[in-house]
Amino acid sequence: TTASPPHIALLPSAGMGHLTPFLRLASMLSSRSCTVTLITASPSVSAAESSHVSFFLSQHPLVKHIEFQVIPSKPSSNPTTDDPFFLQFEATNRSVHLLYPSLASASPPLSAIFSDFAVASSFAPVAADLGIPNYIISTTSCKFFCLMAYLPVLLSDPSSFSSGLNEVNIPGITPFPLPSIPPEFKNPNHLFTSLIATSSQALSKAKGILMNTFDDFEPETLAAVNSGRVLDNLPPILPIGPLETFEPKKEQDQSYLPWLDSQPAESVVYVSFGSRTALSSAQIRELSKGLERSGYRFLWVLKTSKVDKDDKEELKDLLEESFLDRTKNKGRVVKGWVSQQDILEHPATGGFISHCGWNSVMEAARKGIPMLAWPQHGDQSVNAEVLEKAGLGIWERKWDWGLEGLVSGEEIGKKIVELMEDEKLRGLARKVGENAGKATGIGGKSEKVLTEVLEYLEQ
Ligand code: BUP
Repeated sequence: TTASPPHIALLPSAGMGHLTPFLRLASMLSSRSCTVTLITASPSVSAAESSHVSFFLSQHPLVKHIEFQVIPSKPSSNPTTDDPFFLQFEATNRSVHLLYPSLASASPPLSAIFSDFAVASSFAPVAADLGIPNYIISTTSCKFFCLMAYLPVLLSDPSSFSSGLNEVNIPGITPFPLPSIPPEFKNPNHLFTSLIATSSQALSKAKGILMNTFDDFEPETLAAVNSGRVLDNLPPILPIGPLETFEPKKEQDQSYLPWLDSQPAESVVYVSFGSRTALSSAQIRELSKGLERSGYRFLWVLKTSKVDKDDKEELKDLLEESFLDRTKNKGRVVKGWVSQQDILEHPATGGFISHCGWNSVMEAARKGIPMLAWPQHGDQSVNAEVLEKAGLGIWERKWDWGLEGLVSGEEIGKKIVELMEDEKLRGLARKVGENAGKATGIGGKSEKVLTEVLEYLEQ
């Protein structure tokens, strides 16, 4: 009999930064004739997540969907954090066992489960009971993945994060400057820390770790981790990025798209800090001054709360009317969701000021758009270092590491000019884009890795 394509169930965890790569991979698998079941936790944290899942399903009628109710966490049970995304990670882990009956009765039978790093520990036993392989999907850089994988070892030695040392060392890879370590990691009792450490301990049970990165972007880290120098019990790390986007081009109904159409090539700075980062109102004002001082055209996506449902402030409350007035021909400030994909693909976009969420980094890499890294928290400082080293952008460390307090409009303006005028950087970034294209093209390194996994899973 001829082998038939595998049936793969995918379980993302909370936040657009996690959902997006899963939907992209689900789309790629579906277009390679796999049967795909998308599992989502309900209720979702942000409105963006539920609307993207509905949109994805409407575009992919063959994809099956399992929605499962998570057992909510008691508000008082996690005194270390009130972050709704972290609480949802925890609730999802506690609820995953509820999925067992529907996964066991899947038709055709499941060939594998691809689940998020954040639910690795609770999914490992489910996959084992079903007798199928579990692949973990890591939604961050390989460098930050190494930090998470090694976290249990670091936590077992109280001096790992001592401020006397200015860096954290992990065997085989370049050291992490202490300020790039998320502060939560220094507290073993923090919910985020304990979730990650628990997930890391389960990694060795996975068949492989699929990663949205590519060999040319993080060559040394990938080589180190895959040769067992970081930890000797990790499964293969499988770089399959940058993931292809499935989102079809948006209708020109958003006013910023026709506006972009009328701007010269590579003339516009795109500014976004991702779906869950809000700058302080003082920093927002300085950024507005910086954009204006730079003299460059800009498209700025402004967020004022961690969860989109809470974002109620209006532009006129955040920015001076005179600024909006003076810059009305030079720039656009947008509230709400934009199609970042369309913006980065647009020929008028010439630079990207970003918080360095990993999806944003990979999207800029695909297009070879130079970045000004301005990380805010989590994995973002480590990601900033990675993209700088790969030649995709520049990073002013002292902004990020709070040495400056508020970053002034004057400094921001100067950096924007540097971003937009550095021809060497533009050339290097373009090269990153070419390498990304090679990796995902037919016979490219990332494409081959994914093909091999799917061949292995054929039934
Ligand atoms: Br905001 C925003 N439009 O308006 P990251 C984001 N995106 O398309 P994050 C839009 O959401 P984590 C918007 O292209 C990317 O694919 C963007 O993921 C898209 O950052 C995704 O860049 C955002 O990883 O997540 O949201 O901060 O904290 O998990 O990294």
